[in-house]
Amino acid sequence: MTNNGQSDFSNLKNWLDDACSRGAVAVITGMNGDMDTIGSAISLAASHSNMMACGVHLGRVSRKVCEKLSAPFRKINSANDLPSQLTAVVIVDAASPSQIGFDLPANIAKCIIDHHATNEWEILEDDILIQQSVSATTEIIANYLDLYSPQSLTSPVRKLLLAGLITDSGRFKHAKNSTFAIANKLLVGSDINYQKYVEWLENNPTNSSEKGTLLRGLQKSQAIDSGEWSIIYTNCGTLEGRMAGLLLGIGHDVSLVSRSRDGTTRLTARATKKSTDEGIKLGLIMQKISQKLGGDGGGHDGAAGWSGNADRIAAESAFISEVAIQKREVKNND
Ligand SMILES: [Mn+2]
Repeated sequence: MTNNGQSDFSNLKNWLDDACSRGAVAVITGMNGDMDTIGSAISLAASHSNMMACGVHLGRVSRKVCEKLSAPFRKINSANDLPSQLTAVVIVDAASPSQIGFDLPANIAKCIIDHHATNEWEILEDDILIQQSVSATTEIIANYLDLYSPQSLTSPVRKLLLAGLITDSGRFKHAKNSTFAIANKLLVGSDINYQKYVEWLENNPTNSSEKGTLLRGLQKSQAIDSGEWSIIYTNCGTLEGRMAGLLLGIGHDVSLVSRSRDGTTRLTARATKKSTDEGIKLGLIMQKISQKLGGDGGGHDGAAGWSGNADRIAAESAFISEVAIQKREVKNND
């Protein structure tokens, strides 16, 4: 892979052209249905009429954006709901087969497009992997469309891509220079008013039961020093990502929110930029937990998750002890 990913993209272009010339191609989203995976799938699918964005779930921001833009997305429950005459699948922003929420049909050619640090897909002969360490999968898709299908960059597609970039980069907090370059390309020549768009995108009011859930989560939260790091943690029945973000605002290095329901435990963690700069890699920690306790874990340095059927306390303890063994690499401020 070259640094700018251009040779990646010409391989991707050939692979997609070939697959689309033979029949339908499903562009499959991660089961969390976040704005990055949904925005990536619908935007890529806009580049060919034989591609269709499909997935098991739309997250709340994605649902809002898709409704507003009337963006085409097929909600599916299993492989039976995929388009007929399927020749290939593209999977966007999902780091392992368990993250799409259903079993893929056997022997189908696949293209994996992802930006996660960890990746557990098995790449076979007819498959292709486009993995770039950028802020968002929408960044990869936007660059690809800009090069090979600029006519697909309609106003709704630009908005979908921008929404993915904004949300996955924490409104550009974790952005790289390349993120700004492509965000600028999406904005220039479009009718998007950036300030208004961000305001609308981020205005996601909580209802009174959600406010209650978040408050109880805050009341139950506890802080602990784990090795050289401070962790704040709690459990919460829903909105774990939001809870983890709120907790991080208190000032600890890492926040952890757990949830147990119907025998499944989920961990959601966030780390500050300073902590990731100094050595915290939450995605790897979650992957190690899945090696210890089973289940499925991974993600980014600063935002990651695990789910499995271990007991909640055991999962929290595993996380806390993994953080403890990470040394802090203090860097000079620049
Ligand atoms: Mn992503």
